[in-house]
Amino acid sequence: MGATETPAAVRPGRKKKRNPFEGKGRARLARLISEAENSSDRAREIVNSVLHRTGRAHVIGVTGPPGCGKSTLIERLALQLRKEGSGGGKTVGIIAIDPSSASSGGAFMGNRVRMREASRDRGIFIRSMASRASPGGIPRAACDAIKIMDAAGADCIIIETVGAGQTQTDISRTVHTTVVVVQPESGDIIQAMKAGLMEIGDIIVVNKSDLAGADRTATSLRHMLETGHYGSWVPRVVKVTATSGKGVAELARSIEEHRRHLEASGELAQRERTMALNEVEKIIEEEMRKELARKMEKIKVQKDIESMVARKVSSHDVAKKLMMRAAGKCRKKR
Ligand SMILES: Nc1nc2c(ncn2[C@@H]2O[C@H](COP(=O)(O)OP(=O)(O)OP(=O)(O)O)[C@@H](O)[C@H]2O)c(=O)[nH]1
Ligand SMILES: [Mg+2]
Repeated sequence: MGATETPAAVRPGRKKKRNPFEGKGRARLARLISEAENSSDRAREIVNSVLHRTGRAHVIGVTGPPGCGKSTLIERLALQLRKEGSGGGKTVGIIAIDPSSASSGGAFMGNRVRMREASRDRGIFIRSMASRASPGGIPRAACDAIKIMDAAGADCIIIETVGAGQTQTDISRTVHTTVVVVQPESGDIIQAMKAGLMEIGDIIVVNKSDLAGADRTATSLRHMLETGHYGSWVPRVVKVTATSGKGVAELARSIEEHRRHLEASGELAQRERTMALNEVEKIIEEEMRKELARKMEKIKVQKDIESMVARKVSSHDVAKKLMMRAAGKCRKKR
């Protein structure tokens, strides 16, 4: 395919609703996402060419502490969504962000392994992606993948964040609906509160409800939410057992209700603005990081590092000096 050619999966003018993840569309989608991931210039071309076809998909983020059951839950949710909607069920794109491997820079693909059943469904498209150096854990390429899947015709796009346990608020600026997952009586709630997760959750899932303490956990979460200050949408608490699928239909209903609430209240437009700004910031961050790395390669740092090791100068002063040099300010000053 040529550099600027629009993929068939996203070509306008098709009347009949069809599955964008079937046949050649699937391979093309995978290739476009890889190209966008590998090159920001190519990402720009692709996103520009599909932009007029975007804006229809419901983008859902799933976050929570490590091992709380995010991947298992997403698989179940995707399979549930396949049973809903007209014309053969909803089509679902999944972006599973994995921690980057220190040596290869690639993804461990750990999340995808948990989604075997979903990966056999032709109406579900799963993409693993490395978190890379993205400060908030969601790489720029994930935003591009959302656009590409949306343009292809995905009804829902679900993103799994890295279960790092640290602040994961980046996700809420990337999606329409944020689902926060916790386990019963595991200390997850306290952890999640510390990480600011409770504030970003539109829906809180108490997963592993087959384990003891699920009712207590759900009740205390509901009490907590009652005393909080929210707008017109008070976060829902849903008990789920992802392994058996119990509660997943209710979760899908809550997600749909949240979408309808966003539309009816006008909040959707506000979220879209936040998502747009977030996307731009991610691209600028990535470009500036690359530009800085390119400049730093040309700058001789050895002498300054030696001075630091000899305790003659602080890291702050060296950093300041190098940044000035990188920006070309030293020369201008003279
Ligand atoms: N008992 C029980 N176990 C569950 C449930 N859901 C998931 N698990 C188990 O919890 C473990 C972790 O599940 P994952 O889906 O990999 O959790 P995760 O949050 O995606 O994990 P990371 O991506 O590594 O953070 C697995 O052994 C699952 O089988 C559940 O509803 N009940
Ligand atoms: Mg996972």
